[in-house]
Amino acid sequence: MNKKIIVIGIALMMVGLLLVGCGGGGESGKQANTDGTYNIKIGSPLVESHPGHKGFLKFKELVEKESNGKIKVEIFPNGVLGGDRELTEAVQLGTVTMTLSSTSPVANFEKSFYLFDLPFLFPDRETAYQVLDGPLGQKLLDNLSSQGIKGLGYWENGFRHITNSKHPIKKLEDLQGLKLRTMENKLHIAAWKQLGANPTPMAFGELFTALQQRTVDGQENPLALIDSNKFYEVQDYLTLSGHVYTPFVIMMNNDFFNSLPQDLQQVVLDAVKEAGEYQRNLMKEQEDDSLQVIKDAGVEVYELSKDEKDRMIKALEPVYDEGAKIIGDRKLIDQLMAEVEKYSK
Ligand code: TK8
Repeated sequence: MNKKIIVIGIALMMVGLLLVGCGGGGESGKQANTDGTYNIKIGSPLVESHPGHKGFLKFKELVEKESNGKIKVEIFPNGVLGGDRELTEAVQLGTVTMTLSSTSPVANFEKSFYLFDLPFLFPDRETAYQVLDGPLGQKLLDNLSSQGIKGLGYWENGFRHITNSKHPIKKLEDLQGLKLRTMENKLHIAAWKQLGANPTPMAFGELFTALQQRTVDGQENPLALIDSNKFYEVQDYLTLSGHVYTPFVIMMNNDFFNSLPQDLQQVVLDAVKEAGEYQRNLMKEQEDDSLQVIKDAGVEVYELSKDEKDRMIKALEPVYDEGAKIIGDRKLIDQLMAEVEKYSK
């Protein structure tokens, strides 16, 4: 083989290695475009009026600015690419780069996330933020790597409240036999069974139609979702129970994240954090407006009394034991309880 062909061969190999190199870290840089830029494709289960979508818009603005255009972000909202489970699976596969999901369905992928489904765990959102943004929250994000997912942080879904179309829920007995849609999460199902309801696990995207057709009597979600997804159009009663605080976990395909150069990895992490603070503030600012929208739609609103909350917590004691069994890590539960105790002072 003549010398010229060998030289060309070596040169082409060098160019190839250079391209992989500028594609950034990770095992192959296979995620970079030929011009060295990166595309983040976000799939979101939320409608565009929800603060979670506005959080993604803020993320896009920050990442495109701070990366000087090296990263381009495209957002697909309204569940067009699927709901929590499908989007989590798509992020594992890499067909979607990034998503958010309530932590409850994610517990089916990584069981330590069941921690956040323990009823009446967080007394207020500030305590939730401290725990989520602290060492325990980070540990759970790191646990996702075994699923091919880079856990990037937590935004707010919020404290969950009960709506239904049958009758006011003012006391524990009013839950008896109520057909209540739950998230696909065995701790939620166990809790509502224990309280005497008739829980039906269902993907979020099917919920409005199920309520409209009376396939289920009720559901439970934070006010922002009851408002943004117009559940007030097909529900007559709301009980402010705040029985669980659900975080959104922000997830990215692990290979993609590792393929980014260190500086762009930091840009992504910083943007998730800053967009998260922005989203949490929007949730706080809009809460009263959402409640007013629900009231103006003619929904009767009731507040669960402290006594009735205490009765529910007492009735739910076996569910805490079930949760400990499912999570299977007593140390983790003890750490969670200690952090809740520490931050809720
Ligand atoms: C949105 C869901 C929703 C959750 C539910 O996709 O399913 O009730 O609260 O936020 O994650």
